[in-house]
Amino acid sequence: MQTRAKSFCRNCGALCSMELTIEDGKLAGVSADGSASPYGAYMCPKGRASLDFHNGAEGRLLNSLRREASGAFSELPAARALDEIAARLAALIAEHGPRSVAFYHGTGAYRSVLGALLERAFVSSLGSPNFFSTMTIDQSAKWVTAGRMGVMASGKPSTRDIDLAVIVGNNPLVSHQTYPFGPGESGAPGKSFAAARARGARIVVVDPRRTETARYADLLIQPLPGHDAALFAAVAHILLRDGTCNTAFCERFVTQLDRLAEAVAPFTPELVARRADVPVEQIEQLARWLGEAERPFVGSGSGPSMSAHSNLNDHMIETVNALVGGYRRAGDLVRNPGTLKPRVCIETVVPPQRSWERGVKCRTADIGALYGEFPTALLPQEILVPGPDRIRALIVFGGNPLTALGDPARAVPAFADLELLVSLDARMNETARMAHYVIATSQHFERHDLSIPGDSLYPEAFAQYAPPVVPGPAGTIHDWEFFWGVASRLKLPLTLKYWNYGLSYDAIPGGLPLDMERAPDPEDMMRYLCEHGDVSFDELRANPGGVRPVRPPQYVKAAPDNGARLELCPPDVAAELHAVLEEVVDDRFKYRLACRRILDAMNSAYRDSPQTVRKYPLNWAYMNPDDMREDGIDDNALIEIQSESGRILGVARAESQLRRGVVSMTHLYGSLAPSTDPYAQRGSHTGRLTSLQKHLEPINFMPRFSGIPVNIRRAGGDVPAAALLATI
Ligand SMILES: Nc1nc2c(c(=O)[nH]1)N[C@H]1C(S)=C(S)[C@@H](COP(=O)(O)OP(=O)(O)OC[C@H]3O[C@@H](n4cnc5c(=O)[nH]c(N)nc54)[C@H](O)[C@@H]3O)O[C@H]1N2
Ligand SMILES: Nc1nc2c(c(=O)[nH]1)N[C@H]1C(S)=C(S)[C@@H](COP(=O)(O)OP(=O)(O)OC[C@H]3O[C@@H](n4cnc5c(=O)[nH]c(N)nc54)[C@H](O)[C@@H]3O)O[C@H]1N2
Ligand code: SF4
Ligand SMILES: [Mo]
Repeated sequence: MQTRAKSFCRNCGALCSMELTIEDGKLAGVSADGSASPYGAYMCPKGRASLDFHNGAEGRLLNSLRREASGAFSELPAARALDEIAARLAALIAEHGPRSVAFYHGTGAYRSVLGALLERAFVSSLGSPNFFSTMTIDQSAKWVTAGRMGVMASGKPSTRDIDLAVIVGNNPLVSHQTYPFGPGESGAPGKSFAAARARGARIVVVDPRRTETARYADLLIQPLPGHDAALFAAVAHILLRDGTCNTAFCERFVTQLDRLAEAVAPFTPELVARRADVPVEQIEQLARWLGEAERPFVGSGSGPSMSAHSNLNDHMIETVNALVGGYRRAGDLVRNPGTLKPRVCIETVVPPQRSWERGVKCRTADIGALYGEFPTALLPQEILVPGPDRIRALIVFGGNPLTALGDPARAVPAFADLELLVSLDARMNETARMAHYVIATSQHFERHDLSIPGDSLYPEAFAQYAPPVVPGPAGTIHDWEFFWGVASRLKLPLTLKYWNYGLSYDAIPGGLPLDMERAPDPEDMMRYLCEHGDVSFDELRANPGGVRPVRPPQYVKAAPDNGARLELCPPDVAAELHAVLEEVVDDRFKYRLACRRILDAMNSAYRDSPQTVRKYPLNWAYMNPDDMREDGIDDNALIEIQSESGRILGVARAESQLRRGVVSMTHLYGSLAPSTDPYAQRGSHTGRLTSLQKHLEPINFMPRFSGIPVNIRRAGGDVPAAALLATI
């Protein structure tokens, strides 16, 4: 028998609406559903791949596992695993206190709504400060900027309203990462850029690679990676030189303009053009367009955050956005004020908080929490360095930190030292292979979800509820059942709250206290989460394609001056700018390794889907053809990539979109251990070129995943033609 059901994808932030076909209780087909979605009908190949994964592709885990003394894994019922995990946790907490237990929230956890909220409830009830996530090995530079500069509460404008988009190290056509970090719309990103251009908006892309997104660019600047801070300091220099800042905005909302002018004075366009190796005219043109724009939006992706001077890169990009007033202004239409959690949008500055200077600190570094989290790069030393509050147990929820962290020579021994490592996942990834317990969890179309992660990010107000469409395999449990089940065994009370970034879970008043004796009904939890919304749970349930609430248009409200200003050039930023100026180029290395993403995989997930294996048998080392010719490297040649901290083998691929001097590879491929055969290992682990002890950023301890200085040479021998033919 065949039936159809509406749902939405949970692989990435776009949350594309879908229509699923179910045949005899199994997922059989999927198509994009544009019946209510603000993106229209859109989905990418990972939408289809998630169906195959549900149905068992990529070796989906069907049962929970326990690692035995021999090192082998044996299956066990989830309830039994939870009993044993709770018993081990209880013993650790009794002996060493709650701080001995840490949590790592991976990318798979962000869109598991009940799981993520009960995880927060669990951490709050336990009282451990040890919360880590991918954000501090990703774009927490944005949090650092917010903490040092302050935040414009009115937010950035919708791409539907802008006349200039500046997109720095961000490739939404592949990653679907856009608002609020950068311009664009996550679902159907190309359509949003095409529409902006059709309206007359200009688009500028700043990326060492002529990206898929650059197809929409009026200006493409291709700097060497790692120079965004200098580049945007030069843009600020020109705006101040020419008096083309948005004076009305600056007078009212920013401060430290004099200090900024002094700090960026040495960053002349000529100097920066030489350093970043771009034509000086392009820097001047970008600044001119910014000066002319009425409605600019300057934003960035992960590229600048992963490169050298990560926090400063972000700060300078945001500084330029502030100089030209790239925020919604009083009276502007707020196209999406939120649906499940509507918000009033006010034109005011939230002053810098510098949260890391206060409160509970890390054990091994004098640094406090950033948006409630400790830096993930410190996790190995927080485990290893002896002392009373050492981390002894780690619960990994939807993540693969052992590969994501980089520097496995440092990370693996730390994880091996844990007394309890639990992985909550449906894949047996590198981290799960080291875990004491792996809890096989249900997948996206088998559980209840709500579009909370997209609520304020959709281009228009919209909400969708996804009920389970097929049952999960008998041996799996839902993510939330893990946290509820362990808490109930530990006699920890849990309260469900509607949490979002910027809020402290503990400080949110009210909430729904959960019955800790009888498992809660997920529908009751969904209903509770809709209680303060513009649509009710019943309305969402009755409209499975999603609901666009009808209500009067909302506008940004003016507010009395609270005295707060965006601090464009605090002393630490000025000092960092000065250090960049003084920096000498590391000419021991000819190339810079840059990060990138591929459409078919989501970090380490879907890396092994049949389609990805076909298209990307491994993670190619893309190089500019002229560089390859100069260095005598042919297509498919085996190359050695050597950084200061490590060495990997790669397989070269010519890519003319890439500027010279850069090798571009995607991440989370290959084995953690050194390997001599990238084919056998399905690629190379670029994290082995990164150090967790050197070149960490101040404040968030962000490691360097892009702009890594490397040398490249032929490693003798091409990849056997047979191997290539077999895989392409
Ligand atoms: N298909 C797919 N989608 C994903 C993911 C995935 O793995 N696959 N991952 C998700 C995750 S976890 C994240 S964080 C987001 C990231 O979303 P994005 O930031 O859009 O990620 P990328 O596509 O890697 O784009 C980064 C760009 O930065 C450029 N770059 C590298 N170094 C520099 C530099 O120093 N300066 C400048 N200006 N540019 C530089 C690279 O060439 C690349 O084009 O994507 C999410 N979406
Ligand atoms: N060298 C290098 N290192 C990097 C990066 C880089 O560009 N270069 N990028 C960094 C970035 S931006 C990030 S975000 C991190 C990624 O770091 P991680 O999040 O640690 O890694 P992922 O591979 O995304 O792991 C996601 C896991 O979640 C699982 N999963 C998916 N959906 C669900 C679900 O609903 N429930 C549960 N329980 N599990 C689920 C998947 O099976 C997968 O195993 O890596 C960082 N590390
Ligand atoms: S863009 Fe692809 S992965 Fe992201 S939600 Fe849509 S279908 Fe899923
Ligand atoms: Mo990420």
